[in-house]
Amino acid sequence: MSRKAPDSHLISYLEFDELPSNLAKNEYIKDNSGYLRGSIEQSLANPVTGQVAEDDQQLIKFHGIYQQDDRDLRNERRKQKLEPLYSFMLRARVPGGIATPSQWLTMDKIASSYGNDTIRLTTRQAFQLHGIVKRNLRPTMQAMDDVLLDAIAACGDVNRNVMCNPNPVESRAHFEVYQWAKKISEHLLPNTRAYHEIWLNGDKYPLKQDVNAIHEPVYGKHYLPRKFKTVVAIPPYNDVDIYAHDLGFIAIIENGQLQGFNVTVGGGMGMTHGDKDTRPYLAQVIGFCFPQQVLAVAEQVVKIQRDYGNRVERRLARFKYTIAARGIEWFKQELNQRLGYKLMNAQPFEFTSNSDRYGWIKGFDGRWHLNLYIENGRIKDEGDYRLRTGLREIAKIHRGDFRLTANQNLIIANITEQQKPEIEQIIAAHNLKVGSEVSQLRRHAMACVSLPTCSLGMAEAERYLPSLLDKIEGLLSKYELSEHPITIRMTGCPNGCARPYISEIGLVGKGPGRYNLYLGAGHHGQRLGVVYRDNITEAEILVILDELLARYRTEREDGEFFGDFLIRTGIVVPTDSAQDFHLELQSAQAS
Ligand code: SRM
Ligand code: SF4
Repeated sequence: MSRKAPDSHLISYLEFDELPSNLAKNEYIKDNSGYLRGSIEQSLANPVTGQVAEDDQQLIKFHGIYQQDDRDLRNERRKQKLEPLYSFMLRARVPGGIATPSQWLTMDKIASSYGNDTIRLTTRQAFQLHGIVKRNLRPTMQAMDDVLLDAIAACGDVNRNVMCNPNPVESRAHFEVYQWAKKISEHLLPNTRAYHEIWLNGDKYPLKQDVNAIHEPVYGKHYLPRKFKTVVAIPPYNDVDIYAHDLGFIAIIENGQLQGFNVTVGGGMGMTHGDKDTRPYLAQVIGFCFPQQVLAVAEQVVKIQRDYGNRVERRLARFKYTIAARGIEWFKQELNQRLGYKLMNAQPFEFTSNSDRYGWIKGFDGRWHLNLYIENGRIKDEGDYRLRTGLREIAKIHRGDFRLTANQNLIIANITEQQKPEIEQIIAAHNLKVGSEVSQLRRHAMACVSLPTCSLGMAEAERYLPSLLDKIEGLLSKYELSEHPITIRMTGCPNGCARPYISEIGLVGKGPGRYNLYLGAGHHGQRLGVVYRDNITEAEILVILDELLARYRTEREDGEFFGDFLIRTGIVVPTDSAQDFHLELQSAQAS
């Protein structure tokens, strides 16, 4: 018998015998999809249009694909009465960001044969290709499959790519931690064979009713109410920005031995301008578990969100809102009950940075690792800076691996002493950047993709941040602050894909050429910034920063980070404990 869902976001999925009529549209799409199949095959076969059917546009996300169109060309195409220039973005899942040279070469090749001739390293350690037309989607997936890469659950209402500190340097325990990240990723993958059937010509499985347990033991037929993100951090580095994610594990390593993990829950960045129900949240540490408990903890946390996440209002469906609505104590009790034991008290830990360590570093086992600087994660050749060609040449001879960082950079890892000169020669010949060529500011900067591919972008990000940084570098130099690391991140909209609310200078697109300026976040991502000014232009941004950097130069304490300085001096009031993020917005504007 079906029961109507109440309009509150405190309803539980557990209460439904049949789907009630007032759920978010995506719930019915999932319900009717036959475990994520929908009519994707028919959509791919339809030669009349470059797009896929409307419901399939939602379902292909679970297969790592987004339908997009070139926004630079939209108006022109409209004038010519042509349909938008549809193509697809494909995101490959790379747990912990570790890829082999053959995987690199494959992505590089596909980028030319089917994509827009660039590769994008994302803020979540994954590969993205843009500009793939419909007929090339299958060959792309198949080429990836040949080198054991897939796009399963890279997007969609499931657990996404699991991030992990990609540090190959410190100890064997770091590798062990990575193995756990990979296991979590695999454990939380959807079970459906839809991906194999549609993209890899896999065998068709007979689809029976009421076989949730067989098809999706973790998720069930309706998957999660919304996307879900898990990360693993290894102190003192918070490069994965643990506080920005739904679920996190902080590795506790003592004397080179992995003891276990502190568990964090309820972080997230996305919000909507003007919608006060939405806001970024920092994750909270809720306890400690042993390594062998990690998979059970991850699974039960996901299941709680599956059962209690908001399936009526998608904008409030992220896990952070489930926790905010019901309370962290409710959550801990629910988790302990499902686990059958209580998480132990969290262990002490300390983060000191959320950036990458650039340049050459020698690891504990004598191998070398090179952390390259990649501007906004975009791999392409530009004049003498032949990044894409150089990396291809390295991949051809490299016997170690590649590591995508959560700061959109790349580590060429596990280089032997003998091979180092050869790699150095390729680096020099192609003018690749090892970090020292660019300013501290640039080394701590990130921008999301935004225009022209992202359909949600309201302002430029990746294409604009570099030129804004030129100007801010001028200010830093004027105040002799060039050597001070300040984190700066820009996104084209408030969804927060470059995690701007936890960078010391956060710029969030409001409209063409206009941004909200967030200030006062913690240097290693431990405190949210506050919107300091709303809807401002480049000229206004520079005037504000000029004034604040002048004060930072004369009034800062020894070793004090920019965000901390703004809080100590009262220029910015912190929001961390604020119940209403947007009230802080108003007070900041009023001051
Ligand atoms: Fe994101 C949606 C790009 C990391 C929050 N994100 C999108 C889409 C797919 C736009 C869309 O829905 O049509 C963007 C595709 C642009 C393009 O053309 O490539 C997009 N997000 C990205 C990437 C590529 C940004 C980058 O420059 O690297 C990152 C890919 C990560 C990956 O490999 O999986 C990316 N997105 C993030 C992060 C950062 C993170 O997770 O650490 C966030 C903030 C954290 C969080 O989830 O709260 C993020 N993306 C969003 C949201 C807001 C979600 C929300 O809770 O409201 C959306 C919109 C949505 O889901 O409705 C979004
Ligand atoms: Fe697109 Fe907004 Fe994400 Fe930037 S922050 S990639 S504009 S969704």
